[in-house]
Amino acid sequence: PPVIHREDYLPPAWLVPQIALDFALGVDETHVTSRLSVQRNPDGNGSDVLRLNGDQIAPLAVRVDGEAINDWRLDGPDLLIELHGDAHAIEIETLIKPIANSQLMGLYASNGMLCTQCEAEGFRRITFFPDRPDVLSVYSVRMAGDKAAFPILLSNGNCTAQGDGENGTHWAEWQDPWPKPSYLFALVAGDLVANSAAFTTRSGRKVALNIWVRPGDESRTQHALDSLIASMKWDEEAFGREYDLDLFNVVAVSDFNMGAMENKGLNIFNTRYVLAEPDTATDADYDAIEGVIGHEYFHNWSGNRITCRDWFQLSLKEGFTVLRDQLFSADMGSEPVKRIEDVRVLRSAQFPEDSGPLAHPIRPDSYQEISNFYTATVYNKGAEVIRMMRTMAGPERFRKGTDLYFERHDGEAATCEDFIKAIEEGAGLDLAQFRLWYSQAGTPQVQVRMVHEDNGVTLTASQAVPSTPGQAMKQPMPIPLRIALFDRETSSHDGERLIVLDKASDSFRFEGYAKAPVLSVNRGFSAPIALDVERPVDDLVFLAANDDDPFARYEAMQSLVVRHLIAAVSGNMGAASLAAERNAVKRAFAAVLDDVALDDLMRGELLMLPPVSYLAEQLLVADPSALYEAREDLKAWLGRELSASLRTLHDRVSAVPYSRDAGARGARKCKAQALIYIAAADPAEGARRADTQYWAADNMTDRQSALSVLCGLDVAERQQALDDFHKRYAGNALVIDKWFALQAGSTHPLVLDHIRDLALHPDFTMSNPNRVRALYMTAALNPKAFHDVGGEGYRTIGELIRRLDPINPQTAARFVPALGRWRRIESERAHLMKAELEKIAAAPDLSRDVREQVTKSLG
Ligand code: DPP
Ligand code: ZN
Repeated sequence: PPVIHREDYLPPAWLVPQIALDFALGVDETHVTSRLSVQRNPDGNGSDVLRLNGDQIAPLAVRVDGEAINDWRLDGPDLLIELHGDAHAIEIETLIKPIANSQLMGLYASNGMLCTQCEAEGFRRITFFPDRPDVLSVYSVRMAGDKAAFPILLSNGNCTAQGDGENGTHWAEWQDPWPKPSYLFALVAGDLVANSAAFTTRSGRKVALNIWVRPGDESRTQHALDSLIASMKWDEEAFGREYDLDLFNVVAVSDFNMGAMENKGLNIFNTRYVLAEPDTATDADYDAIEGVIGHEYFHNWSGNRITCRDWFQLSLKEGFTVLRDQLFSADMGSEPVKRIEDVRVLRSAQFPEDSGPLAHPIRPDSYQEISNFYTATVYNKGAEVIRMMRTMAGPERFRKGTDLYFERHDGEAATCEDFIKAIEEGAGLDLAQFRLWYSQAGTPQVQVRMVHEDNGVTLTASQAVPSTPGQAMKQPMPIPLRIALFDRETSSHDGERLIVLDKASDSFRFEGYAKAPVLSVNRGFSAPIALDVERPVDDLVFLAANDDDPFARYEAMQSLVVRHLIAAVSGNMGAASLAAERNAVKRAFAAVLDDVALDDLMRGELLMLPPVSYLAEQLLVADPSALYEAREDLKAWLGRELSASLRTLHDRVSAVPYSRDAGARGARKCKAQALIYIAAADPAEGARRADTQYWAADNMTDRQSALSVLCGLDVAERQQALDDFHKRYAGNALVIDKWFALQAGSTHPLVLDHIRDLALHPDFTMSNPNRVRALYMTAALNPKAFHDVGGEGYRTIGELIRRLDPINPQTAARFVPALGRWRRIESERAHLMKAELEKIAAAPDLSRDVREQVTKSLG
């Protein structure tokens, strides 16, 4: 497959200022007539050839300026038409089969309803079009179909007319006044009901809001609707962005590759980011819904009003919009807890990407299949990079930068460079060297050392950006580090400072410290780096108990655990030192359990052990089972040593009644954590408490956390609870997904047998991405299952990729990176992982998606 390079960008030869689409809808067959008004682009290369992209479609008829022509050509999947004037009217008819569209790209059927997904290159599966984000058109859409099958007909913008046709059909016309690229086109037709509200923007525009779901799901839409209203208000206040249409529709669809899609005025969502009520959704589900509703809404400005010139600029809209949704969620809930969660995602999902064979800069230089670049790097590291700009400028100056960006590029297809320039000018920052964050892949490794002498301290800091595929040599990047120097006696510091390390190594001097202070560094995770600070265990215990930056406090706890577990598996520390370190971990945990000033949401967060994936990142070559066992051992040991406090905690929080308040949510988080340690230390006691909690639960958070613990235990209560859960929620697909995931993610000794049986369960299907992810992505992320010594976990995922690829290549390709980690895994397992990749590579007719990921993973 051809490699597409960022440097090869050329403006389109032809523009399409307007498009009119006519759909004769049917689940089996939909007939599409597309009328384009095309104009020669004055900035184009002057070619007479109009290239219209296609993918698995054929033209039934092609007309130019009203006349049928037959001298069109196909170039692979694309349709080429030669044109000699400067402006023409093109009309093309296609016939598509939604029911047969298992890729879920383009127009497809889901539970009898029709819906679309066009980002990145799905529109070309509907009709022939210059399917690239720098071609912006005004869309008018007409659709007609059976009224009983499709009582609701939706597209972008506003509904301008509707009426009844013959033979039980009806039709609707929609117009979107805002020019947009084809990836933002959407259409929905189906039997839907709405939860509606009105929102008045700050300049007085009245907007009708609808959350559309299948009949029966209405009772689970209020949180999504509330989150939408909160997002609209927040974007006005935080970024000065106002909504620009009279209507905003959100539709929930159960078969969806991504989380959601920001189509102009008609967001289409995976049901899991819409539907919630206490009995079926956990606190984490509620938070995810708020975050994703916000994310897609915020795209209306960062993505839709200003879109991307080409797909290499994806982080322009995604990195920025992730930052916006992070700031929104922080404002809606607990800022420190949100920061910790975001860093946990970055370190467990993005750091491994950055250190593996698929590493790429947030603005990639080349791709074969763009779907493979919707990554944690483009999204989450992209957000971190913009967050660093905000940290260096301060929130107020940063806002001046984003104001300038929105004003200057409104209506354009922009580049990352445009964004950087606007922030530079608006916020008054020099980002010349900072641009390296856009072009260099790899997580910078930063070393910090502190020396106390002559009434002052000297910090020496150095950085190294590791080599990544295609980028052997790296340059030093500006790394903003928020630091504080604590007085050991008073447990306070003299103010936070921001230092920027922009050389390979540098030193920073601070005067006026008679005694050696305790260093707190990279507070708030001010830079997305891996940090190596040599400091005594006592300093970490001090920071874990006293740091006034909640993230730094969490980080001190994590560092204590990480260094202990790494020492435990590497066997290079004597037994006495190891025991001393373990005791330090215990002291820190005890302080967290006993600290009455701490809120429970934060307490729950501080009690979480780092995931195995993050531990493995610390080692050049890891034995995941050894890390897993060491982590389990520590969990059980802490459970035993702190048994009294953990039981007291579990009793206390179990008495807190259900509500969505922060206090009650914190209680549920602590309940889950306490139970994990209690069960690890004393399975019988854990089973007893989990069983009680399961059957008494009046909400999904408690029910799920109890069942999760039971799932890991070889006890009689386990199967009873699982059977009850399945029966209780029969027919609720999202909850049945949890039932699959709880078993696939468990620490049970027979977890691999359970996974094999679940794949044969009548509720399992390869055609629903949520179900596939619930079983197999959970398995791939479960070190106990995936890294099983015999290689059964690798074979399970390898086979899944081969079976899923012909059905849904985009989702299949998402499983490749797990196997692609082989170089960082001990040799016996590495061999087995590599063998699976080779088996996939040898499969005939591999999709471009999977082929690219597998080839790079082996290369
Ligand atoms: N669904 C993706 C997102 O919103 C595509 N834009 O991030
Ligand atoms: Zn997005």
